[in-house]
Amino acid sequence: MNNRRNFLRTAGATALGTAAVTRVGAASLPEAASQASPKTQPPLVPKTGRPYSPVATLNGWTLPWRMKAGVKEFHLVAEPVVRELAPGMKANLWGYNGTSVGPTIEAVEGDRVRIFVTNRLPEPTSIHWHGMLLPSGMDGVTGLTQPAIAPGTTFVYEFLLTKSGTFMYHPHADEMLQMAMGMMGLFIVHPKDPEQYKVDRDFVLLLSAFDIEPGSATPKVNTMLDFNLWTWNSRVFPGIDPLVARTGDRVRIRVGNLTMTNHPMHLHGHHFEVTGTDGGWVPQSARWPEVTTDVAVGQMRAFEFDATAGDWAFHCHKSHHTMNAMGHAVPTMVGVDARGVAEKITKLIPDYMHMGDRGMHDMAEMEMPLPDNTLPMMTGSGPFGAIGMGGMFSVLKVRDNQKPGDYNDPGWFKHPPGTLAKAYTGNLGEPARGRASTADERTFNARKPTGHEGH
Ligand SMILES: [Cu+2]
Repeated sequence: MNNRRNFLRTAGATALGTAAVTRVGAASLPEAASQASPKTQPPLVPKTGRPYSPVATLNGWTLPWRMKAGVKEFHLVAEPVVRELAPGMKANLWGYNGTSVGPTIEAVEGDRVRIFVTNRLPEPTSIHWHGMLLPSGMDGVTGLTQPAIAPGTTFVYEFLLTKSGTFMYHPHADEMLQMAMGMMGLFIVHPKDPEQYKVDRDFVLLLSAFDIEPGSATPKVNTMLDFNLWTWNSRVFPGIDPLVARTGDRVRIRVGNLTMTNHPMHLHGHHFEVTGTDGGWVPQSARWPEVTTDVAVGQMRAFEFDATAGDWAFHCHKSHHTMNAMGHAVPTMVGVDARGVAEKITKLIPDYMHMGDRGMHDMAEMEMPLPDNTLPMMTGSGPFGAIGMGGMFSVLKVRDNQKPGDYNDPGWFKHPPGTLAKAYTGNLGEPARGRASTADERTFNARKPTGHEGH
């Protein structure tokens, strides 16, 4: 709502100091509002143009627009930004209109959109409208379909939205660096008939990843696979807001993936259906129930379910993606009695921290000195203690009394009597046990190696 007001206040009152803009008329550029805080902004209810049910961008916002002679006009500004990944850590990224990820663009099937793109980066850029059906010359591929947008200049894209669905935008110029720096956003095209595919809550998030050394703030842009911060809308848990719904709500979650690897998105407590893919909506007859859906690189997935009361974990199922920054070159210490060793090492390396011989849960509860500007590897706390998660993790909070349209965090779930796991102190019989190995395996293990096996 705030964004909308800011937009209305500043629209038309802006002069941009670039030469290329004058051709399209500087006074006609809708001014770029920015996100007020890294909290999830309330859905931007359309006041002009065709009606639709807006999405909620987790820890993000929707780009305001204005109608001009029947065309929906947007203004994206590519620029360096500072993004708080979670309280305690800020990153120097590149993004759009003050944020990475950039604001969500929302429009309606049948809309004609005109999108001004101003480049305030130190190098050329472009925007590719990922998944969109449009004229080849609007596809945004530097060198192939357009010259690069030079620093300090503005380009204009204009096309008709022929299909509803979940799409993305990102640069197609120095892509490796610009996407590693956080340049990306979601582009939601709503159906022309607002009743079609209508849901009660429609959350959107974009998967990105960064490699930022603890204590520094700028991503290492040449990293191929070993990222240490796995983000939703450029936030990591516990900096990711909960997804809030009312019991019985039809909830849609849309996920786009612009990282360098796939992410199996897993939701507890519900069976969902994938209702949308890269190319649009999945027909009813082709949907099947899931609890995890893999989102490959460059893909978008929308899935829907009927919300059940509770606090439900929602996360990427690659367990290293629910962790924050940490070196992975740490030996596994489970089961190692290292007390003597630790003493000896401490004499050589005074800062040596011994960890992990009883598992790594201790890490989640430990408070240890960290360099400035980094986050604990496993963190976040719930009503029962440490959650021990970071990265791509949040909580779906479903409540009977959550008001329609209210996205405020309702606090922790109050479990009905008899529905909560608890400590048990009664008598237990002997538990069933599997045998350690078969007779054949014991014989195999007792053999003397010949020196050639395994080659
Ligand atoms: Cu993942």
